Amino acid sequence: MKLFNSVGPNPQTVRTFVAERGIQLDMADVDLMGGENRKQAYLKINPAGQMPALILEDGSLITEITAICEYLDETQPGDSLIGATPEERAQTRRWMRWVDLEVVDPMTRGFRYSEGLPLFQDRMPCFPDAAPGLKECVQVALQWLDEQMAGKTWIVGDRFTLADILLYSFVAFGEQVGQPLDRELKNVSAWFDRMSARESVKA
Ligand SMILES: N[C@@H](CCC(=O)N[C@@H](CS)C(=O)NCC(=O)O)C(=O)O
Repeated sequence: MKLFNSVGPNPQTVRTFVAERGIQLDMADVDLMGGENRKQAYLKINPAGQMPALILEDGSLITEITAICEYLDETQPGDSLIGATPEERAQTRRWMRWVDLEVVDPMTRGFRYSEGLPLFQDRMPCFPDAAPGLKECVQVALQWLDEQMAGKTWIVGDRFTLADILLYSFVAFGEQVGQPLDRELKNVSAWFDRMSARESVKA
């Protein structure tokens, strides 16, 4: 198995997950800033031209970070970070879907259509007019999450899961690209600080 890796919150999510699960993976770094992921050699590996990508022993390709993490979770020894029962797995997936739709997508589009425009305008359709509204959507979602997090340690409750890793990678990314966490959101801020203290987030 080989993970094609780069800078950015999507590869970061997989690296943090791998570190938490104690999984050893061969990695090959791709120069995202230089656009190597959009060139022919990498497109032969991942036709979507995005990072990361996992290539299995039989040569098959897995993309989409939650699919990559779920595959590793199921195939590698150790305690699952998705869940041990159908009910636990459903709760984790419920929250991951929410994080993807309400935070990951508007945050990354908000970035790509504004601060990230010089890097992304030749890679995909960009709509700068939409950027402020997309960034506002993220703030509204995090305000709602703050209420839901009252009395909880982790997103699903008392269990640390892939949903925490996913959300953290993107909230931490937002901090670096002009979408900082509103520290008035006390529950999300306390969760963010708990996550920041984990060694795995430095992977
Ligand atoms: N839906 C994909 C998103 C992957 C993605 O957008 N990756 C970013 C890096 S964080 C990327 O490749 N950006 C560079 C580009 O699109 O050229 C996933 O879940 O893996």
